[in-house]
Amino acid sequence: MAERSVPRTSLKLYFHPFASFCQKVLIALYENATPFEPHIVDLADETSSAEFKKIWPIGKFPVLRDDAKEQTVPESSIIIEYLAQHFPGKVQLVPADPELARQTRLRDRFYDLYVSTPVGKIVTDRLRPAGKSDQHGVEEAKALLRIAYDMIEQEMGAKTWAMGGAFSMADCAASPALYYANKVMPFDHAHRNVAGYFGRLMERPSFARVIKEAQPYLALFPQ
Ligand SMILES: N[C@@H](CCC(=O)N[C@@H](CS)C(=O)NCC(=O)O)C(=O)O
Repeated sequence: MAERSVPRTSLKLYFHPFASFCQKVLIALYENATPFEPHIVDLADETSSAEFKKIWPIGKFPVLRDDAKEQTVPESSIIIEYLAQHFPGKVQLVPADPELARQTRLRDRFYDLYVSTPVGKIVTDRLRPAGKSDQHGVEEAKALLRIAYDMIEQEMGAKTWAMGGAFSMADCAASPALYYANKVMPFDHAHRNVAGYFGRLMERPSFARVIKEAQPYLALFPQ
């Protein structure tokens, strides 16, 4: 009797479907249909968290493990660089041209540091115990997010994707960053280009799949 073929892979991804930096890497994997073994980490569960910290003591996900090359690869951008280098596919997530690659990395950093990070500050403040919130820090994060929206508005006037016509690592970073940003500070009439770009990201099959898979966990989002 013929056996059902299971894609063989040396890659394991430690992640949570709801976490934005993990979603960034899932998009990269789905874009190129790169096979991987999913390992969902529940940081709220002592055993799951302790197991994960044996792999990466910093305790932040995503982390990719490549058993064949004996490599443990943390950090979402570094994981995408690793995939682009060792598991290239039809979507070139980091351009071969060094100048275009530098510009891609800049935009990737922009979305991580100036969109995802302030959104994280605003959201995690809602989880602090009563009387322990950091109102000043939250106001600073909101101000930074407003500046980022204005910059994206300028940047995305005539572009389809962050780097122009080709989908890249920068769009992997932008997708979950803008998804959660829109929840904490919805795009308004002054940010039509941001909203338009976000709409295109939401229609991208890789990101649509990521959002669908995150649905069961969306109740975790603190209102
Ligand atoms: N710079 C890291 C950030 C990773 C990160 O902050 N991940 C979050 C989830 S989106 C996390 O692990 N949070 C759990 C914690 O901080 O305890 C990357 O790009 O991978």
